[in-house]
Amino acid sequence: MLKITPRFQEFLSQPRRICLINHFNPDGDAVGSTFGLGSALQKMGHEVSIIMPNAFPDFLKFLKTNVPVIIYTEHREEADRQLAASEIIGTLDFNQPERCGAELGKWLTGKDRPIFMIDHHQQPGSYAEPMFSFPDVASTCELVFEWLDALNALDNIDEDAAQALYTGMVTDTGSFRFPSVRPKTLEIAAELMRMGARPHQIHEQIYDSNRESRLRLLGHCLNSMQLRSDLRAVFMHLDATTLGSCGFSKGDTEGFVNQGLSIEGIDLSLFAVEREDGWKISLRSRGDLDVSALAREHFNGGGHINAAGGESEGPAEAIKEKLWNILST
Ligand SMILES: [Mn+2]
Repeated sequence: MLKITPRFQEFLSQPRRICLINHFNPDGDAVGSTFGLGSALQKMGHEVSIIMPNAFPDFLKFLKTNVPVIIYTEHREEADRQLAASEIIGTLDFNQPERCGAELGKWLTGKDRPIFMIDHHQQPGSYAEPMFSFPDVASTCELVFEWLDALNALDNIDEDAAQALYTGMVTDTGSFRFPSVRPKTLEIAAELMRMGARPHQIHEQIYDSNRESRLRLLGHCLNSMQLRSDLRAVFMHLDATTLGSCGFSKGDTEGFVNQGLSIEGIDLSLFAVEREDGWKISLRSRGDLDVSALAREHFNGGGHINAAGGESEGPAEAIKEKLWNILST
């Protein structure tokens, strides 16, 4: 399904200076796909750097790559230098230039160098060519594997790259249980294991390395739960005061929204968290219930059919009422 044009193949047949960019607040799939692809491209002889819009969470720090990783918010000049020197930019795991932040996003609208996209979000923007956009595929990491396969370049996936790609597949599929998982997903996972990925270690790193603050926040989050069984929906929230009193650090509330969906008879879960720049919304759903449309229409956001995000005015009570209203009409 994923085809690489002879022209693009030709372009990559000689050493190039390549920058890879992922999205703001990089998650497992964003970090995994840039690390995995970056390492492989480097092995193929290219000069690669990875530009992350901001820092990635601690639980992903076990991932390794020999490619230089530059955090845009911390080393902007160096990042801009690498971008200016690049012959091509690859964007991974996002679909619109603004998803990597306003400043970094400007590099994607300049039209002065080619940009390729590897992504699985719905409604991809038109800034990239070639564009490898497959919204039905569970993770960008899965697509990176197929992309390298289409280039006959799977040999360049070393142990570190296999670990990185496997990690993104685990986090974006909820440990291989979301409906987006295909037979091919598991075939790729098996192949990555043969290439050196260690599933038990990855699971331990991701799921058994909680900070105290995260678990305390989970307690508060679950306590805040409001359930409307008639609407088959759950609302949960954490305000800034609670985050502060529990010693919140970045990434602590990752995945909390999924807890709501684990309740029998619930098809939609909304988790709202108050950050410095306002309330952030996470949405999850089951089946055909399209939360990306809901996020687009009501919460200035977007995402996938069953997993989306956005933002809202507060307070929590108002967000909850807004949700009940949307679902009642
Ligand atoms: Mn993803």
